Amino acid sequence: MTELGAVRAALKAQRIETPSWAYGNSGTRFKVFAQAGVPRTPYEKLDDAAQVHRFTGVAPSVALHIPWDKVEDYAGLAKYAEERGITLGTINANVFQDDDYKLGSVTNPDPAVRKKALQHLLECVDIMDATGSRDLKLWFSDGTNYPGQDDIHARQDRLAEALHTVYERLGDHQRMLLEYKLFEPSFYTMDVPDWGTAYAHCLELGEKAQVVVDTGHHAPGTNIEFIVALLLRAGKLGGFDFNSRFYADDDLMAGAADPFQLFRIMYEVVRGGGFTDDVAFMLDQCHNIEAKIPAIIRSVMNVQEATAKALLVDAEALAAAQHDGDVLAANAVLMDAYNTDVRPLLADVRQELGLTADPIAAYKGSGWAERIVAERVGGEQAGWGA
Ligand code: LRH
Ligand code: MN
Ligand code: MN
Repeated sequence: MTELGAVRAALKAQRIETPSWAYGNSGTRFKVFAQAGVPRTPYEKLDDAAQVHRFTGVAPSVALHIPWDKVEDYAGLAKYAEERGITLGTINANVFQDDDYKLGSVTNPDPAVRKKALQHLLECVDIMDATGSRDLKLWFSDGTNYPGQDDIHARQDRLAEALHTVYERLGDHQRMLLEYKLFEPSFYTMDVPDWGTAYAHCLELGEKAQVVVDTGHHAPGTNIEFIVALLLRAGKLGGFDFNSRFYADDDLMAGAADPFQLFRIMYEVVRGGGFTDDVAFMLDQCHNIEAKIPAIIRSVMNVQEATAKALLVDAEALAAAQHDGDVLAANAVLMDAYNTDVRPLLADVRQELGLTADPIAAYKGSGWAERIVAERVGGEQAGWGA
C-alpha cells in the first residue's frame, strides 16, 4: 500500500517552473493573435507568473530567455520577483534569432560567428550570477539543411569546444542543461538531435552538465519514459521542458495531448529517484489561442495530476507482480494508479497549503484578468521573440 501522507508531502514539495515567454504573445509562422492585457515588459511577465504561483502554490520560479527578457539590471529584476513571492529560475540562452546564425551559432563554419555566440552564452552565465539562477539551458538550432552543406564531424568538434568553454565558466553551484531536438529549424541534420548526442557531450564535460528532455522534441512514437529512466540511471537527467505535441514541436499545454504519457514519464522519475531538486520540472510552451495565465495554471495542474498518480503506484505490489512474471497484474498496478481520480487529493493538498481547491476558479474570481486588460494599455506587448 502506498502511504498517503508521503504522497501529500511530496505533492506539497513539488516545484514547477513557468517560462516567461508563455506569458507573452505567440503564434505559428502563419499568424500571431495578440491578446489584450499581455505583458509589455519582463517585469509584467513576473507579475503574471506571481499569479500562477499565488493560486497553485507550486510554481515559485520563472525561467528567463535572453535577450527576450533583457533588462539593464538583472539583480533588480530578481529583487522585483522576490517582492512578489517568486524567484528567477533557469536562464535560457538564445543563439537562434540573429541573421549571423543562418549557418549555425557555436557550430558555424565562421570563427567570428562562433565567437559572437560564445560571448552570448558566457554573458548568460554573468546574468545567472546576478539573478542567483542555478541552471543555464542551452538549445541550439544549429544544423544543416542539405547533405554536404557542412562537415558533420567538424560541427561536433566546434560544439564540444564551445560547451567546454562555457562549462569552465560555471560557478560551483551552477549547471548546464543541454537540450536536444530532432529537427527544426534545421531539416537535414541538427547538431544536437537526440538524447544520445546530448548525453555524450555532457558525459565528456562533467557532472555539472546534464541533459534536458523537452517532451516535444522527439520523433512520433518515441518512448520518452525509457529515455528518462536511462538518463536517471546514468545520473544525467537535469530537467524537463514539459509541453504537449500532437504532431511536431507543438508546444501545447503539458498533459493536454497525452496525459498517459506524462504519467508514464513521471512514474519513471519517481521510480528512478528523480523526484528531487536535482531534476528541474519546467514548462516550455506557448498559448496561441487560449488565455495565457489560466492555461499555465492548467498545465501546472496537469503536471501535478500526473505526479500524484505516479506517486500512487503501489511499488510493493508492482515489484511482486514483476518478480512473479505476472504481466497482467504488473500492468494492472500501473493502470490502477493512472485511473485514480487524484483531483480530490490535490484539492485537499491545496487546502492544506492554505489555497483554494480550484486554482482556475480562484484566478477567474480574482479580477486579475480584467485588471491587466484595463491597465496594460499603450506600449508594445511582449511576444515570443520580443
Ligand atoms: C526549442 C525550444 C527551446 C527554446 C524554446 C523557446 O524548440 O524548445 O527550449 O529555448 O523552444
Ligand atoms: Mn524547450
Ligand atoms: Mn521546443
